[in-house]
This record gives sequence, C-alpha cells and structure tokens, in this order.
Amino acid sequence: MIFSMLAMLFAFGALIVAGLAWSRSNDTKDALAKVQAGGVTPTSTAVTLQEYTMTPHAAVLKAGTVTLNVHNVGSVTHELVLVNEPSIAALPIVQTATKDRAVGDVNEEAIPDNLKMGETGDVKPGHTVVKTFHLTPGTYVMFCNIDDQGPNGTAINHFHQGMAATISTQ
Ligand SMILES: [Cu+2]
Repeated sequence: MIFSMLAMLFAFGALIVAGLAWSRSNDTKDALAKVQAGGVTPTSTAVTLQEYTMTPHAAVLKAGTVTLNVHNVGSVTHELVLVNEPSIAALPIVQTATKDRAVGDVNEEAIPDNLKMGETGDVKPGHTVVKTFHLTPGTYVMFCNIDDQGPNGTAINHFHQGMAATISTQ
C-alpha cells in the first residue's frame, strides 16, 4: 500500500516537472518568435573580430545595459573599443606618429572621456571576451586600434585596415 502511494507521488512529481519544462520551453519559443518578428530589440549581440574586420551580428540594440560577446576568430590579438560617435568618419585620426600611436590610428586621446564607453582589452586569437556597457539611445562606433609591425618595419594599424563598425541603440 505504502509502495503504491509512493509510486503515485513520484509519478505526480514527474508530471509537474515535465509540465514546468514544457512551459519554460514555450516561453523561450515565444521570446524567439518575437525577436524573429522584429518585436523585441536585443540587449546583447555577438561581435566577430578577425583580420581585419569587425562584425556585430545585430546592428540595433536596446538602450540600457548592453552585452557584447566578442569572439576573436582571427590569428592575431584584437580588441574592441566602443565610443559614442556618430560615424567611423567622425573618429579623430593620428596625423603625426608618437611613441604610442602610428599615423592612421584612431587618436583615442582626442576623444572626450564621456564619449568613451569602454573596451575589451586584448582578445587573444580563439578567445571570447564578454563585456557589458551602459548605453543611452544613439550611435556608437567600435574599432580595433592595435598596431602590428609590418615586414618593412611600418605599422599595420587594424583600424586603418578596416576594423571598425557602427551599432545603434534605441
Ligand atoms: Cu585588430
């Protein structure tokens, strides 16, 4: 008698667990359908870095806390610097080389601190850095400002090679 009651309890428990899992998976499906229908602006996106491109998988994100999952699929170290500028063309560019900056680099020192949203730091080949930013509605430029030494001693600036992209928040 006790055994059969226990068996019934277990069966009932299993039913509840299955029901909860079903309802959770339906919630996930609903959220996914909304994103696919364009009803929900994502709060995070993957960004792929390689030589020499920077590709955010979503171009428009929801303002507020924004998470970038930054994957370096290339074979050299990259970074992602995020600034509040209206376009890539609006970035200040180094005209005269210094000990830290080559001609053609983004002149980060010329960007006001309140427009600097943050950066990943070095992202090594094959690595992923997850970075959270607090963004008001607007347009943001991401770029990689790393310099590598070219074969003849000249700097190869990743930004100058094309490693920049824009995202916007709303
Ligand atoms: Cu780079």
